[in-house]
Amino acid sequence: MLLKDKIGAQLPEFRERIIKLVRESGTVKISEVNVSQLFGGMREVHVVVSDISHIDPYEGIRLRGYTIPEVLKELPKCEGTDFPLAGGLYYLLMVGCLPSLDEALQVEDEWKERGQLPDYVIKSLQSMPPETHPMTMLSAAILMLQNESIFVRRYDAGMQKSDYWEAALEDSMNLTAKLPAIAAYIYNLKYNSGKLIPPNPDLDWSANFAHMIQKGDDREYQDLSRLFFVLHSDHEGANVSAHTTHLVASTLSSVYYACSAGMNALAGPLHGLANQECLRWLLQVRSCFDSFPTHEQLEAFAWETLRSDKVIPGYGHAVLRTIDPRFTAQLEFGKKYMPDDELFRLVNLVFQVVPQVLKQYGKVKNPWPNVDAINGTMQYHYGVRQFDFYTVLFGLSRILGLTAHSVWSRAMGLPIERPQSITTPMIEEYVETNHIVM
Ligand code: HAX
Repeated sequence: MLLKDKIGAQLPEFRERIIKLVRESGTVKISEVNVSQLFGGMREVHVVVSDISHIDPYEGIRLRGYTIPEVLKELPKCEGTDFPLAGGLYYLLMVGCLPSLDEALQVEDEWKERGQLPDYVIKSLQSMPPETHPMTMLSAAILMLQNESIFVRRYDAGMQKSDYWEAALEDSMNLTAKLPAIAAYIYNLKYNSGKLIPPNPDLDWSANFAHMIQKGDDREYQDLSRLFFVLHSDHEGANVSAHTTHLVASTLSSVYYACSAGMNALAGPLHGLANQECLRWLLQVRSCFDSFPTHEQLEAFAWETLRSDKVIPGYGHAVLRTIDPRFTAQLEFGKKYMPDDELFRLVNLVFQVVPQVLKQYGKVKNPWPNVDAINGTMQYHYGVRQFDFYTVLFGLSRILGLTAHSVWSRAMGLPIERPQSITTPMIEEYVETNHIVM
């Protein structure tokens, strides 16, 4: 397999670098934690190593060193579209450098060979109550695939530690190959014909998702899928879903267990669920006024949201301190393909108004839009209007990054993660005995 050869070729030198770092600089401090960080979600404490992506607070995400505009420009595309192949993106995340078109297509072909959904997954999804949240269905479907784990089989047969990454890669390829079909089937079961639409072998991973939810003829939606799945693929190694996946996989649970756990984390309203909250908020704005709101009306509405002790969804970020470039990329898409769409115009107006409101509000560290400020609007325009499905789209893309982290964690031989907790009285005593009460 192409990815196995490319990763395998890098490992001897990479492992040497880690051994040297730990041997020669093992006691060098990278990060410290203070009391407010302990009680404040460990913000800015460096606790995870990941080479897959990194967030620069003022520039946004870099996937393997490339900014979002660079990734969109440089990754290979198939004929007739300006948007990259997910196979090329996966190569970039896994291998660490840009692929040729041929290499990107090899990953796509590998996915096609592994994409068949087992019958028991289909039947289990069918048996879930119709009101089940699609994220529950996604997490459950991934969890069920644990049954297929090559890692588990090889581990039970006595696999060497140095080979763990290869088995994790096999599982990752098998899982990611099946994801578009899983997500599309969840969509069809819940909101569409209920049909299991087979993939079109002539289409790429992203466009096939569009095809399987019966939007295959819409070239713009195919392109939006290609864009969306690139933009959401990774956001460094310590965000909640990435860290959850990393933590679970560190016990040598397979990527199925680990990614299912990651999806459960993504399902929370402060993380992946924010995109549905955001669209709901935009629709509330729209229904509150007889015609398109003025700048002043929207400003008043935003203040009303804040005064009722609610957040303005789609704005703010734990790490970013600038406009999320993933927001900007979709804004550009929208300007080209849906400039007159009412909700898209509203997204633009909110973008003009809300940052100023949040600056005046005072306590928000980042008043700028994150990616969720626009995600839902893009989908809504093309008729994917079931809000609770949006996080599934996010998850489908994010697992590309999560599995790349997992493969490299095993390749680096990272151990089980086990930090320590401390009690509040211990902290009080420490602060007091060290005379550092301010
Ligand atoms: N509206 C109102 N208040 C906000 C706010 C917003 N959009 N963003 C932050 N704040 C508030 C926080 O609630 C916090 O208030 P308290 O001190 O009373 O607790 C204060 O401002 C400081 O928060 P912060 O340090 O700026 O932000 P956090 O790191 O604590 O939180 C969040 C980051 C993304 C969770 C936050 O900005 C938020 O809730 N935003 C709205 C929801 C959202 O858009 N989530 C999606 C984020 C992107 C993502 O991860 N997607 O998966």
